[in-house]
Amino acid sequence: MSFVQPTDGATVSNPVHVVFALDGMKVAPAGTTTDGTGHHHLLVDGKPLAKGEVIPANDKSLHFGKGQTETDLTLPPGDHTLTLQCGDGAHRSYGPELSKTITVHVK
Ligand SMILES: [Cu+2]
Repeated sequence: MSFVQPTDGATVSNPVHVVFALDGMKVAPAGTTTDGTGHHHLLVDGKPLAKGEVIPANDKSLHFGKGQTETDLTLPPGDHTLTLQCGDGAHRSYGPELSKTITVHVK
C-alpha cells in the first residue's frame, strides 16, 4: 500500500489532502469478511500495528470503513508522520507488511 499524495518529505498546507492506494488487495467496506479485502486506516504520528491487533478509532487513528481512498486532514504545524495501515473487515491490522509511513512538514 502507498500514498499517492502527499509524497514522503513533502511540505504541505492545511487542509492536507491525502490519497491512498492499496496494492494486491481490494478495498471493501468495514464488515466485509472476504479474504483479500480490507479498508484503510490513517495513523497520525503513530506506528504500524501488529497483525491481528484491533485498530483503535480516535483523533489520531482514523478508519475509512466506507472504503474511502482519500481524505483531508488538519494538522498542527511541524513535522508529522502519516501511517497508512490496512485492516480487515473487523478492523484488525494486516500488520506492518501492509502499511506505509511517510513524514510531512506542515506549514
Ligand atoms: Cu477500520
